Amino acid sequence: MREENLLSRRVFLAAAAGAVVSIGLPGVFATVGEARLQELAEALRLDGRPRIPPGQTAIEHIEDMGGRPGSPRPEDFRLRVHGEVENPLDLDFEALMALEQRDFTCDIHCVTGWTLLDSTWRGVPIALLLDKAGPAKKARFLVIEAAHGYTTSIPLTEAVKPDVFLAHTLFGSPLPGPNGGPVRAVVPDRYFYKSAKWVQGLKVVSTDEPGFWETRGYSNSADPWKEERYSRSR
Ligand SMILES: Nc1nc2c(c(=O)[nH]1)N[C@H]1C(S)=C(S)[C@@H](COP(=O)(O)O)O[C@H]1N2
Ligand SMILES: [Mo]
Repeated sequence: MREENLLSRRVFLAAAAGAVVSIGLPGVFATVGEARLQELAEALRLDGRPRIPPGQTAIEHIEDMGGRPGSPRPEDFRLRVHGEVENPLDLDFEALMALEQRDFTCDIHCVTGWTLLDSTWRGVPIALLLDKAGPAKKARFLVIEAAHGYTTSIPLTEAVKPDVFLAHTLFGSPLPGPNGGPVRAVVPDRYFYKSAKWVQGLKVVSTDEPGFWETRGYSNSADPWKEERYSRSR
């Protein structure tokens, strides 16, 4: 993908966004080479969907898309699993690290148009935390709570998928502060605004609470393969 194409796509996205507040400040991304991109464009996932969702361009490195940062220090980390659960949890960084750790390899898709393939992470499946907390029968959604009131929500059915996790390590190093360190959520099959950085809480609820971007014109379902970028009602 040549840069002109990438830029014209951005102009298109910006136009499509209309009055919506910008979700990030896209710079000029380092895109993967033309030959590799062609190869990737034809690649399919195990579930049969294309590796690169429609309207996305593969880039070389994760971008720092901003947001109001929380403390990057593990000593300051605190995670509450609460709401409609039988056993609320309150974990510090050490307690999180004492849980079963897993490695994840996934692709991430930012609504501004970039896709990072084969990112490698380490952390704890959200399913494991929810299993410990025991959601009530009527529980249906998970609100992921981050520093300074940033929130995002996903259906519980999505949250318990084995590839949805809290990450503290990216590409073998501690997750950098700008990318949400010490701990962020990663929800690979939704646009990246569902992957809250600087996570502080997992709140289980029976009625959905659309989050920061979801109440500012962005899609609540956020499925990259359906190009659910913006909400219809705006
Ligand atoms: N707490 C918090 N999490 C956040 C955001 C934010 O502003 N605050 N921005 C979201 C958006 S729009 C994107 S694209 C990704 C960007 O993550 P990155 O900066 O690691 O690329 O984080 C998401 N998580
Ligand atoms: Mo984003």
